[in-house]
Amino acid sequence: IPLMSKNESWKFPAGFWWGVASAAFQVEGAVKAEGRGPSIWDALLHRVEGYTVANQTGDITDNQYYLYKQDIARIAALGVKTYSFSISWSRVFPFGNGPVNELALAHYDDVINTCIEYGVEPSVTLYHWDLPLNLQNTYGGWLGPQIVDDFVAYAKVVFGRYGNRVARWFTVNEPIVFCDNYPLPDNYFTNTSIPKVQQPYWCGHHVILAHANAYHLAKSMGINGTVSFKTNGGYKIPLTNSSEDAIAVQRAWDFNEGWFANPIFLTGDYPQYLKEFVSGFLPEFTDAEKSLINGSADIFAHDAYTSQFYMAPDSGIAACTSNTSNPLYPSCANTTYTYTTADGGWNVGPAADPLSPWLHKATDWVPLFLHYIQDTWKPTGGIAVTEFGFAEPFEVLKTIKADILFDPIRSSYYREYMEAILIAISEGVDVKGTLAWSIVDNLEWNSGFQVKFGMQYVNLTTQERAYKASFFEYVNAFKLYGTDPVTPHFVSS
Ligand code: GBH
Repeated sequence: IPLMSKNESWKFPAGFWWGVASAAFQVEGAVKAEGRGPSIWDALLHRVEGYTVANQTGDITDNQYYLYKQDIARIAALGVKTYSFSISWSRVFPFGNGPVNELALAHYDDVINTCIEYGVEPSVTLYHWDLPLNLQNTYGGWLGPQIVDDFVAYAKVVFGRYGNRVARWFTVNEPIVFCDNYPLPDNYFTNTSIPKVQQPYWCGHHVILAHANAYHLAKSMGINGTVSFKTNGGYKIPLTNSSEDAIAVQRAWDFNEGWFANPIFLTGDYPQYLKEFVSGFLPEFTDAEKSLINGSADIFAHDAYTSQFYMAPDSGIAACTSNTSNPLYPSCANTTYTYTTADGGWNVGPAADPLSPWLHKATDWVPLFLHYIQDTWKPTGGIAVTEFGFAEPFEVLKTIKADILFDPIRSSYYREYMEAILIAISEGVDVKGTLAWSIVDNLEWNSGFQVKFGMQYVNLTTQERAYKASFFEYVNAFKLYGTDPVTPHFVSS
């Protein structure tokens, strides 16, 4: 594998933060420990046959609920600056609202203090998809307006307890995924009368309101650390230079990033095209809500893994009035554009049923992507790439018989991606930080444990961790180009 090349005009500015990320449900396990209440993902994986590839569950995963000290020590030993993890809402509030579980608060106290002791800044996400099951069952979860108050009450407890020790906060992770891409099975969770095609927009509406209210609460409580919102999506490339494809690309931005980023960064309101196309049932913000929402993020935090080529749909744009044919995407989005990944000449990630191979090593588009975000949403506090990663394709793992430590394509993904960020920075894009996904191999939602996004391999029988080559590739970028030194921390026990 070629090493990262030295280029004199590249530099990460002082204060650039970099680290690794995870999410509670994907790594913690211990789902019944110390008063944790069930989340919708416990229910999905236990009760819906085939929801993960081999009916795997989140019961144990990486057991990080118990092994966090080792996990923090292992990243500190490589000089990683920040660990970004999520708090499990149903640990803190086993019913989602109501009584607070002191054991859970004490647990995250210790996780945060351990990070600090090891010289690793804690970064915390409040919601990474693991909704307390009770809220789903009583009022339809994100479809019910009461979610806004319940989320803010949860945020208040967490901010109050840890607000003096967390370097950066993320309220909600990738709402498109839980509002649209991964909808709950039909008729499985009840208590909503909202028609399916409308559900993504009500979910998104409540997400934006919950976020904006939590943002202002954090500011009024005077907590330390930035507060942001995590959007996600790939770079959108027109398939041809036709005007139809240019329009398709614009619609794709509006329907994905713009759905959340326009309200939060531009106008307090949805993109104009969304308002026109989702006509009749796009929820509306009041003027007071618009001013609350506009400007409610300190950083543009975006998860960007890959890219796609967009084109106008063959059949023309269909009216968005009823449910669309693809059950995976109930929203109106795929009636207004379509996309392919076939033309990039990219390495493809692992294909694991039931997921299509969505992941491509499309790092060549990253500088343009970062320019696009800066030019379009003009975030005053800069941009952070809060998740990026690649799972080594199964064929490669088979050939080299080392599913684990030697991950050549993933290594080149990280090297090229970091080079692309350095190029963007040298061209004037204000990139503040990066979080590699993920600290360890973990439960990849409905792909289970087959798809491995970890910087470290995990033996799921012994729970032993091992650094992969790609982890060193990532750290090396900061050794070569960092203004701040990479400082490993060791703590004697
Ligand atoms: C992130 O989402 C998640 O935040 C994280 O929890 C996850 O482990 C990580 O990515 C790796 O996947 O089946 O073709 O319709 C990234 C965005 C959105 C990518 C849903 C996969 C399904 C694509 N993801 N998408 S497809």
